[in-house]
Amino acid sequence: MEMTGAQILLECLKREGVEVVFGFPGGAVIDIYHELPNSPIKHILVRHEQGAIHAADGYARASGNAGVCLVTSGPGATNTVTGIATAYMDSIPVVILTGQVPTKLIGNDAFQEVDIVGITRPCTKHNYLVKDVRELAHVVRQAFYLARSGRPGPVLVDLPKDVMQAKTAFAYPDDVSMRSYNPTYKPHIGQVRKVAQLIKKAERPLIYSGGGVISSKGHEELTWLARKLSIPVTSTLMGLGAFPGDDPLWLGMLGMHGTYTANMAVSNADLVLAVGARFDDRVTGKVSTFAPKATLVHIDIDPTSIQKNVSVHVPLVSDCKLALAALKKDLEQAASELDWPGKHKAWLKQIKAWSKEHPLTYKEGEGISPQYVVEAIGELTKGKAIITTEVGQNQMWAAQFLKITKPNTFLSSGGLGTMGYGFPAAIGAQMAFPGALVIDIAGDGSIQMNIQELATAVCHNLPVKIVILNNGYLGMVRQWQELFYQRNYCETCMEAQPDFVKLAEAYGAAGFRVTEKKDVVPVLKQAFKLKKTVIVDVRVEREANVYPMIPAGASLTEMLLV
Ligand SMILES: Cc1ncc(C[n+]2csc(CCOP(=O)(O)OP(=O)(O)O)c2C)c(N)n1
Repeated sequence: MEMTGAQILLECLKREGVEVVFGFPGGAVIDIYHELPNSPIKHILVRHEQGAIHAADGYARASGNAGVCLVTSGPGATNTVTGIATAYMDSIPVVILTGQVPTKLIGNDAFQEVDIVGITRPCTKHNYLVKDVRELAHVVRQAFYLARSGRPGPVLVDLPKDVMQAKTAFAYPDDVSMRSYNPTYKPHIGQVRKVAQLIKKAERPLIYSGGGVISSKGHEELTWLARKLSIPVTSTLMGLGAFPGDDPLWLGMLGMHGTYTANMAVSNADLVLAVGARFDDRVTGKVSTFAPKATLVHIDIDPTSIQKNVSVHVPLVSDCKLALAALKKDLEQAASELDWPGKHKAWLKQIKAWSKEHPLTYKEGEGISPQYVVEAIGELTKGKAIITTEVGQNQMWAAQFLKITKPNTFLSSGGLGTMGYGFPAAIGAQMAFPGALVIDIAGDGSIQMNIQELATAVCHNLPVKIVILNNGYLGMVRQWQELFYQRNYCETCMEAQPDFVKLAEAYGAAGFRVTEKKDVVPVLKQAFKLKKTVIVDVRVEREANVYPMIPAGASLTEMLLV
């Protein structure tokens, strides 16, 4: 039976198990929207295409499945670019479907034409322009395969209008073969043995885990390794949740706003096992002084990320879960024969001493400390909520003061640091888990970058909670101005603020304002119970800072402390 391109596209999405698409219509995709009512796929109409791509990304991070967004050509497509780059930097599987002008007009500066394939080439894992309806099913099949496999990432499919209208017989390819694309999943057994030997020999081992552990679903293997062999664990922002944040072996995040303990541990370890992490500059600080006493092992599915930023001694190209499982197998016997806590006694004692010397803490002033609000959220939710964040101080305080105990429950723009990410991502996460408590921890600057999505949340009855740590500043930049630019607070004071309570109400959501510490917990409790979209505007101390902090380019041991 012949089908149109639009019908084929929707059928392909169904075959890929897609349940929800986040999108915004326009002329170039109107044929697809025309067919949508005949498809079981749910469409969430956002208010800005950036909202669509972040929501698809949040859906993907929370569920572990690919997220999908659908937008029109030209401005619709360009509005997704920030979100595509966000997903690319954090290796998140999303498929972006963009409308395009009819094939015969491509290159003519036709109305609403942009070369989105060219624009997104550097920030997608791969992208396609479908020129013939007969290629469509193959391309969509490949796009999902690429997005999900190997090192995951965003894949864009550009769909000219005439291709969506053209007809052909539909057949969904059974499998995908791409000659030049063969990710290595299984670890090299010789390398595994080498790493196992190093672990047995090490006196001061440390695991530095990243987002790759979460995307490979390797958290159980990681936890086994750490607990059985008494190896302390630190992680990147992206890795939060792969190891329980309430475990005694958990040191907190490392890097620029990492804990004193984690940064001291990396700087003194004799073995660092980097798993699914990429040695980002926010983590390493001055590269030449990173982990100076350690043998470095790097486990990663992406061979191009090995030796990219830091030169490592033992590379292991593999899916993280499979590598950790292989290590587990190799070390199982030693795990039961050796007294690991005894073997690492001096190291664990030293780590305890560091934690005691400089625990993660903050000074309480007259007003409401933002860290107190984050702690209150943690205590009220007890690791059961899905937390998203915006970017800035709010993000770092959330990463520091929440105990993230499960993977896929902390969603934050790590690599790109995209303000405006958290709220639409929370909408995506809430779509994936309608019954979950989903909270966006926000700054007053960031939340205004995609505030229009309140309409989306209210329209779909999504009970997302937004807790604004409202300091009246672009806080993180103000902090840099305070510490490194002689308090020259140039253009970081948000002088004109909307009334966030009225704004929430104007959209049909609920709004609360908190100005006193004693009201923080009761208002949060009330907000979390409401089955509505809620904004809680908490007026926090205006000049609170995030500590510890490593000045840009300094070594991990050069921390500014509270
Ligand atoms: C889209 C975008 N623009 C600019 C920045 C640079 N930036 C990083 S943090 C920050 C301040 C964020 O302020 P706010 O959202 O109020 O959060 P706070 O730091 O006060 O918690 C800015 C401007 C960014 N990360 N993203």
